[in-house]
Amino acid sequence: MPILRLPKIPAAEITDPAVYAQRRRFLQATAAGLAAGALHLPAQAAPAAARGEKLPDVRPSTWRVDEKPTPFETIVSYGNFYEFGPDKDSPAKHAHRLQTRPWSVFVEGEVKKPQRFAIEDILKWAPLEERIYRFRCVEGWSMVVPWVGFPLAELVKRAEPTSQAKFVEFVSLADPAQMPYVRVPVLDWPYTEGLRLDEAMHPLAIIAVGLYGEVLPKPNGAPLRLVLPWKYGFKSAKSIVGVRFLREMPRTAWMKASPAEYGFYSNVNPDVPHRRWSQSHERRLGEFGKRPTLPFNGYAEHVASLYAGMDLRKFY
Ligand SMILES: Nc1nc2c(c(=O)[nH]1)N[C@H]1C(S)=C(S)[C@@H](COP(=O)(O)O)O[C@H]1N2
Ligand SMILES: [Mo]
Repeated sequence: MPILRLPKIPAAEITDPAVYAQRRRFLQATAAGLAAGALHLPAQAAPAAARGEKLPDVRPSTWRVDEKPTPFETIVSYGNFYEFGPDKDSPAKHAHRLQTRPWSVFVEGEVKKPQRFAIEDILKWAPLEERIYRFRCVEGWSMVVPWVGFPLAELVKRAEPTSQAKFVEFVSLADPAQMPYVRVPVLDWPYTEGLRLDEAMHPLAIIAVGLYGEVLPKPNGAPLRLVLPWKYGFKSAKSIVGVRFLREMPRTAWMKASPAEYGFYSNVNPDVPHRRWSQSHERRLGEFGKRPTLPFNGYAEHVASLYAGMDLRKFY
């Protein structure tokens, strides 16, 4: 049972700013009390927002929405990466501490043999593609991101799951030496997420290793993270170190933190409100006003069949 609970809250643009500021002060005070010194990070300009190394041989793909991509600087400087802190600018301020080499990803559970893949090999598995996807956070903000990556199905294939595997669990790095907030029980660390195996095999699901043609910036989950454009942003686990194939549905980090608010599926759905706010509209980062949120974030024609016959109010 976490001492400090931080269920996802809508960001300042949705919450009354006074409530938000008060909540922040509470969190910071509590966090400082718990972590005693570990959180006194130098307040630096965002070094992690610097432009990165160009990725070679990135192919365009036909998966591209016809909407203006959100600027690089916005994508890098506004987001969630709770391992680095509770604020939208925490990742950009602090993720430069993340060491992305050496890096490897273990696979275990219902697989032919447990093994470990080095990032250098993972990057050679498949041609890198640019996928311009909509991305919608459960808090009500959204963006359009030119990700670089490859199908998640490539990873599943290499892991060689057994016929017993029905679910996949993804595990993010949780290293207190690099990630100061994993000392604070905001979530039950490590951050984990899960998918049904057929969702993981869907061609829209990717492992992202870059954006805007460059190596993935640390605030966005370098060196590799999930991207599932039809699901709320929190399904897209960052800085993945492990993948487990399971017979049973795993409980995810957000389900453990607040089960009434975060279900296993987390498909973008304007008709199912979050317990504390509506999901009918969203604000595109950098724009004023709101736009309607689309079922499955606009990807219904591609993914709705995965959920045929399911009551999406029950399986939220
Ligand atoms: N490990 C980890 N992964 C994470 C998160 C996190 O806090 N830790 N936040 C999630 C949430 S809530 C969102 S909206 C997206 C944000 O991704 P972005 O910063 O690239 O926009 O990352 C998701 N993946
Ligand atoms: Mo999110």
